[in-house]
Amino acid sequence: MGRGVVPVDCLVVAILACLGAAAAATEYVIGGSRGWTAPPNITAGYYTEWAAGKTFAGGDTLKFVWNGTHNVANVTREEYDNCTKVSSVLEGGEMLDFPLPANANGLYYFICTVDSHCQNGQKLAITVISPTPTESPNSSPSSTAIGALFMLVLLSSSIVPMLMN
Ligand SMILES: *[C@@H]1O[C@H](CO)[C@@H](O)[C@H](O)[C@H]1NC(C)=O
Ligand SMILES: *[C@@H]1O[C@H](CO)[C@@H](O)[C@H](O)[C@H]1NC(C)=O
Ligand SMILES: *[C@@H]1O[C@H](CO)[C@@H](O)[C@H](O)[C@H]1NC(C)=O
Ligand SMILES: *[C@@H]1O[C@H](CO)[C@@H](O)[C@H](O)[C@H]1NC(C)=O
Ligand SMILES: [Cu+2]
Repeated sequence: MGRGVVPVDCLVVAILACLGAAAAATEYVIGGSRGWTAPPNITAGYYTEWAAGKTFAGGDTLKFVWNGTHNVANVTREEYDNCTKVSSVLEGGEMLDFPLPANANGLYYFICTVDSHCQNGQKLAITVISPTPTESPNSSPSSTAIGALFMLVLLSSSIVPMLMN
C-alpha cells in the first residue's frame, strides 16, 4: 500500500509546485467588462457565475472598477448573507485594487453597501487557494491537491490524443 501512495504524493507535490509557478500574480477585473455594478447592468447571481471556474490564489489582485456610486466592503460570511451595511468600506473613486495576501487561503466575501445593490446581486464570494500552503494535518490541502491531480489527468487525457493525431 505504501509503495502505491508515495509516488502519487510526489506527483502531487510536483503539480502543486508547477501550479504555484504558473499562477504568479493574476489580476482579475471583477465582473469582466461589466465591472463592479448592480442591476439593471447585471442580473442577480452575476458575480457567482463570473467567479465560477476561476482559480483565485494568494498574491492575485482583485480589481474592482465601476461607473457611478458603488463601494467595496470586505465582509464576513454572515454579513455577505445578510447584506449588512458595514461601516468599514473601501472607497476607491470608481476603482479599487484588493491585493490578496500571498498566504491567503479560504473564503473572501465582498459586497457593495450602497442602497440595495447587495440584495440585488452586487456581492462576490471567492475561494482563495494559496500557492504555498503551510503544512497541516488538516485534510483540505490534500483534497485540493487531489482536485488538481484530477484536473491534470482530465486535461492530459484530452490533450494527449490530440497530440497523437
Ligand atoms: C464606464 O462608462 C464608460 C463610458 O460609457 C464605458 O466605456 C465603460 O465601459 C464603463 N465601465 C464600466 C466598468 O461599466
Ligand atoms: C450601466 O453601464 C453603463 C456603461 O457600462 C453606464 O454608463 C451606466 O451608468 C450603467 N447604469 C447603471 C444604472 O449603473
Ligand atoms: C478582509 O477580510 C479578511 C477575512 O475576514 C481579513 O482577514 C482581512 O484582514 C480583510 N482585509 C482587509 C483589507 O480588510
Ligand atoms: C444576520 O441576520 C440574522 C437574521 O436576521 C441575524 O440574526 C444576525 O444577527 C445577522 N447578522 C449580522 C452579522 O448582521
Ligand atoms: Cu453598488
